Amino acid sequence: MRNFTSVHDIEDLQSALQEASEIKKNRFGFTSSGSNKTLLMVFFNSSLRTRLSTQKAAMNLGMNTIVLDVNQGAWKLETQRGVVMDGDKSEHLLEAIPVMGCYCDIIGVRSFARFESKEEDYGETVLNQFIQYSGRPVFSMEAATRHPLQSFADLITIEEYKKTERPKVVMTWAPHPKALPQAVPNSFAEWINAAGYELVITHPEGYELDAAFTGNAVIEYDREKAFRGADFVYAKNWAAYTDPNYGKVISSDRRWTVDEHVMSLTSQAYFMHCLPVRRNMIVTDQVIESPQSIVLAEAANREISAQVVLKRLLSNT
Ligand code: AN0
Ligand code: CP
Repeated sequence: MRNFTSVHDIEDLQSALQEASEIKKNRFGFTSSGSNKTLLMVFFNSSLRTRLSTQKAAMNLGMNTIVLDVNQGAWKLETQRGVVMDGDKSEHLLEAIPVMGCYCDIIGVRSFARFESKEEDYGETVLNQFIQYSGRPVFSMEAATRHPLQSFADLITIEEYKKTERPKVVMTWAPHPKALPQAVPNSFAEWINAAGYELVITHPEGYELDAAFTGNAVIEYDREKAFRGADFVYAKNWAAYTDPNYGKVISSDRRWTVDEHVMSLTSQAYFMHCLPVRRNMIVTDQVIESPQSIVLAEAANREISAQVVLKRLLSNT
């Protein structure tokens, strides 16, 4: 695997899931594959899980890791080509990226949608510049449109908990005070579709996602109808995708908070969320603390998804 930015970089999803399960049982079985190799993790945005789990996965493989928080201590970076750099940005990505490539063997990048331009976000301009100019294998640690390490961990978790061959997975929008990217829901939909599971997406009208990611998923505006018979409930907030509201919060309807009532309509569904989660906005204390909540199992599997991806990328270094 040369780069990892989406499910499309995984040739055979079943074999990747199989590899994940083997690595989980034997995570220190490959400590020589990364020896004398350096991982650079570049963060343009905050992180808890991605930072820790990816570093842990790299350590499991015997790699060294360097973390760069671009907004804390590095020069402010210009990302647009052709700009007269007379403002507060001291360095251009076009120099910074190949320089970063000099010091490492693999680069992970976290760069969220900025909601300044849909074209720029959905063109993945920052991530693609890393791919083009670093000279190294690059993987996404959540980019503008996708969060593949998260979705891979989500799918590993579903494999571990599913009670039927083809579970019904319901992804529900839930309220949040700030405008959040569509990366997590886009990516989750893409991976669930690739796994061939039943996917129902429910949200208030106006929160439709890009059909390039949701594919043949059923879009059901009636939340209670969507939840009926669900085996997994995946909650997430996202800002509007469709114009003219791209990047805006258009509803803060707290009736969409996942609570015990709506969970009672499901087939004893497991509750999932990528975290960080705002309690009593996205989900009530009762649901996230219930035995059906598998949010910690999901977070734990981030180490596993990262280890599979790094192990595959190392074969190209
Ligand atoms: C981010 C998001 O919604 O994309 C990261 C989630 C993994 N969440 C927040 O910024 C709260
Ligand atoms: N789920 C996830 O990616 O969390 P962080 O933003 O804390 O890395």
